[in-house]
Amino acid sequence: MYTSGTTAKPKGILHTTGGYLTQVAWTHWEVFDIKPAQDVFWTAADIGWVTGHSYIVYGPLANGATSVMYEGTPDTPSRGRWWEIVSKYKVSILYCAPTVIRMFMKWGEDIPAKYDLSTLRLLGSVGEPINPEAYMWYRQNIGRDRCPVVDTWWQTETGALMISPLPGVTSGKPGAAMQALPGIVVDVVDDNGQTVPDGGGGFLVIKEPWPSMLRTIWGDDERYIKTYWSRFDGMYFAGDGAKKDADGDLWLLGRVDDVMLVSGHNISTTEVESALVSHPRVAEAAVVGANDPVTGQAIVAFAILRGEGDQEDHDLATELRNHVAQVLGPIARPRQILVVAELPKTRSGKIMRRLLRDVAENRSLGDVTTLTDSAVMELIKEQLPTAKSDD
Ligand code: 7RM
Repeated sequence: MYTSGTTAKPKGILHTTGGYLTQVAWTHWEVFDIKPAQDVFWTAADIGWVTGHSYIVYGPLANGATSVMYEGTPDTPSRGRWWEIVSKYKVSILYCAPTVIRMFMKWGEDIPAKYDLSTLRLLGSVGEPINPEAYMWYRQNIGRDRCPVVDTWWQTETGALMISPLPGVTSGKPGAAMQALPGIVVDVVDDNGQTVPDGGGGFLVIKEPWPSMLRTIWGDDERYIKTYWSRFDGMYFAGDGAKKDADGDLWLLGRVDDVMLVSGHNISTTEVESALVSHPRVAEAAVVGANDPVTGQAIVAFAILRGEGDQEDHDLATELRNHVAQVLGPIARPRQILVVAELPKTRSGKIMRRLLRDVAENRSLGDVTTLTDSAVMELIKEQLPTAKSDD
């Protein structure tokens, strides 16, 4: 299975059968609390994404569960399509990505409110860090405050879920993936591979083997060793940044390749994006670090507005920059905010930040083959003159 390639050339991840199926079946049962005789389970994701393979097909089949498969967009024939499916098929467990939750937020809570969602009992999130606003919206408007939300961290490489709350066991926190599943040993380490204390941040690593671990990168053992096993001795390097809070619970911060270095401070794109979408006018945001002669890198943000947006609204750009500074401190104030209509995403909903970085640094675009819609980048480039900066 090829990875989405948000940061580099896609890699062919090799899985085999026994270990993969063992962990996929077990996690599908444990984290989604599957009761095969009663549940109607729906992973609303692209079947070509690892999430589709593991949790539309193999996990549900191995557990004898009922699995909904839907091929189509959420707004055809209407923006109530998903909720129509939930009520028609009496879906009890829904698993999807934060990007689509933010899209539903933008469309408004009136739409799901029209449907009978009373069969739902558990909600899941996957693919990127879920910002607290989206988590709460999902919990309130889809789960109607009755359903636990599990934020599940894993990768194509891990094959199956690795870090997640357990429904009925873990008291969740909006935005946190919480703890490794039983039998899985993860940690957050510093540059030298030393465990960081609670309250600290660093690199997410996996310290013991797990059943559904990848076996190699297809046709490229060298790259496999280099990418995953060379950064830290004896540990699997996931490529993600993470934070441990005061209780030792885990907060994922996105790909380390996306971390920005602004005037000597490491700032995660996820944290700035989350601060932006906590502003009522912002539906979705993507943040990149662009070369800057003064600060090394400077924060450039691309934002999709809620409702009718005025792209020439200079005051709004200033307000948003100040809002981020207020939430995260002045060092995180974006140099520039660009209001855009769409963001470049893979089929699994991940933002292709490296393309936005190309735009922000006026370079020609890199590989765009994994984009859902290659026209999006043209659109963003055309909109560039609307760039807002106070400097
Ligand atoms: C399942 C999947 C893997 C990358 C991974 C992370 C990001 C996935 C979460 C997440 C924060 C999550 N496979 N990611 N889930 N980040 N919280 N719950 O997405 O191979 O396509 O991507 O996705 O960066 O390394 S994937």
